[in-house]
Amino acid sequence: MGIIKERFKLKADAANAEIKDLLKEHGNKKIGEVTLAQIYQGMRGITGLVSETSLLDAQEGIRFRGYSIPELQKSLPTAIPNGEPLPEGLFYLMLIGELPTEEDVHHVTNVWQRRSHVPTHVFKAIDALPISTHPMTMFVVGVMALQTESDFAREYAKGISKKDYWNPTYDDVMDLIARLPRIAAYIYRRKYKNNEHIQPDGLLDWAGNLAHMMGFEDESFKELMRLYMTIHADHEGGNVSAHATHLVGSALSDPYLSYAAGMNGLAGPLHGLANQEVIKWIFEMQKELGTDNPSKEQIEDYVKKTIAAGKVVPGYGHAVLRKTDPRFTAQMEFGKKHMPDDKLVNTVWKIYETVPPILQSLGKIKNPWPNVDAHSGALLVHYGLVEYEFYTVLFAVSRALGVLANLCWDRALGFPIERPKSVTTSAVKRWLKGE
Ligand code: FAM
Repeated sequence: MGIIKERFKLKADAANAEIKDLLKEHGNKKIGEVTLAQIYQGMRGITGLVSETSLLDAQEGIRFRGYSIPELQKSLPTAIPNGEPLPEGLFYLMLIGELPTEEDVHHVTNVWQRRSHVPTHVFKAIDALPISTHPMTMFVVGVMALQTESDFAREYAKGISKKDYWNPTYDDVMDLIARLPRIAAYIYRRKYKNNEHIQPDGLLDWAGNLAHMMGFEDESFKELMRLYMTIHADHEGGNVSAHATHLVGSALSDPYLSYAAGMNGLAGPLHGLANQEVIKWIFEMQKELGTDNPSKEQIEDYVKKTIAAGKVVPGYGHAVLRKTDPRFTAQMEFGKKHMPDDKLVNTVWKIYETVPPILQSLGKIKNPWPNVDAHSGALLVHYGLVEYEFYTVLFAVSRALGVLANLCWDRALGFPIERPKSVTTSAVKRWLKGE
């Protein structure tokens, strides 16, 4: 057994015993109440899931196993001195629950390099789609084609004990994460770069290799990818992509099927697709105003126009967060360090100064502050990654780290099939009448 797998098993055994005791003693305690409004309004605020990898605080933002993004930027191993964290380290932290050493991180990099081979039929499945297909559709088709490789599906068909589900799940998770950069880069080069592909570099880390295979050799772009892959990885368990992956996995669908389900959710404009929507919205604003350097007054008018047209301002608002997303702030700091004079990046900062008071004045929005998607596109455009329809694929590669570490835990903790109760409005009316 590999060393990380062994450590995971030890941690999972300990957690299983702890949870068993916890439930024995406190299993009947109430953790919350549910109002009628909540079941009609997206179950917002209902505590109904366990997700070990990260926890979202409405004011502070995300913490991965207790560590905030600035703390991780200080404590996770990096590829270059004082560089951005290596996402391999974050995956280790989410999976094992402890900060990794440099050696642990190198080990993860090596394991993923060894497991990164993508079979030819996956590329053929992607090639069968028209070139106009959205990159997220190509991506999910690629992941589904890769499902032929699932150890979990094979072992389950043979007849595996419940106690061992975690084992092939773990192997599928490591294989799948290892292969995603190749699939993502293949889609990028096929759709936007004349189908001219770049072979992986066996000496590079996971995110650095993604940048390389996409055709970006600038070291600061590689750093951006390391930061990007770290900050987009997980946002506790109830967001659409994490929840969908977990839900589908609860039916014992293998990690390929479960992750693909989650990524179909990430492809929605209110979730991960918001990153392409932000840049599209800024480009449209620039076109309409006839300038690539709009003033705050011009931005204000454009925002009001967007709202008056019954549309949302992409990149702003959040179902749980109530402050500026620390993932936005981390990207802002990257921008200040690497491209302080970039016009588009400066426009994003001007939008940040303009939008919150306008949204606040509407009186109905719970969070007028920017989320992760408000910033990411402008940094990518700076390096020439202008094809914004591709952005959600990058988000998807990163999100694999969180949702798949979680899937390992779901199977190791023996979570059952998920099946909340639903009601009809007639049933609600009968209940209100006391019938
Ligand atoms: N622009 C204009 N109106 C907005 C808004 C925005 N950015 N965000 C929320 N509202 C409206 C919302 O449509 C709702 O209006 P109605 O009552 O008329 O339907 C009202 O404000 C209350 O919404 P809320 O309770 O504050 O937000 P929700 O929890 O329902 O929704 C979001 C949260 C993120 C879906 C919502 O803020 C939104 O649509 N934002 C823009 C899209 C976006 O950036 N999504 C990315 C989220 C990101 F973190 C991610 O998943 N990657």
